[in-house]
Amino acid sequence: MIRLVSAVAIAVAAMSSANAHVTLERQEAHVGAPYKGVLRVPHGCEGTATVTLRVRIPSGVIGVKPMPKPGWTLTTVTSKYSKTYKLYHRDVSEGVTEINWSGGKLADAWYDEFTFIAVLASDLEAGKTIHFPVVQECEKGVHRWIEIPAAGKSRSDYPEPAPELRLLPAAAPRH
Ligand SMILES: [Cu+2]
Repeated sequence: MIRLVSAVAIAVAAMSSANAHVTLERQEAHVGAPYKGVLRVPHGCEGTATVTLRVRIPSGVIGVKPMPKPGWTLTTVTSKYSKTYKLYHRDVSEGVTEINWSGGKLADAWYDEFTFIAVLASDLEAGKTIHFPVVQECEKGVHRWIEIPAAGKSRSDYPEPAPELRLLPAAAPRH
C-alpha cells in the first residue's frame, strides 16, 4: 500500500513539474483538421517576468494565424512550405512559420496563454509527435523550451522540453 502511494506521488510530481513548463493546452489532435494552439506560460525565468515569447511552427502545421494580445507586439515570419497544401479549397505554398509576442510583461507570479489557430495537414503521420520550440525571454534570463526527446526518452527527461503535440488519425467524416 505504501509503495503504491509513493509510486502515485512520484508520478503526480513528474506530471505536474512537466506541465509546469511552457506546454500546449491540447496535447493531442487529429491530422487533417483545424487545431487551436494554446501555449500555457505558468512561470517566468529566475523569478522575473516574461517579456517575449517566440514559437517556431513545425512542418505540416499550415494556415497559422496568431492571436494578438493587448500590451504585446505581435510579429510573424512567413516562409515557403516544403510543398503545396490544400487549405480550405485553395492551394497554399507558404505561411507563418514563426510567431513572436514581444514588449509585454507577464509577472512570474502570474499565468497567461498565447494562442494561434492552424490546420494540421492531412499527410502528417498519425502516431507521431511534433514539437513547437519556444524561446521565452524574461527581464532576467531566458528559457529555451527546444529540447526534443530522443527515441526511448520522454519530455520529463529534459530540463527544457519543447511543447509537444501527439498526432491522432484523421477523424471520421461527420454525416
Ligand atoms: Cu517550468
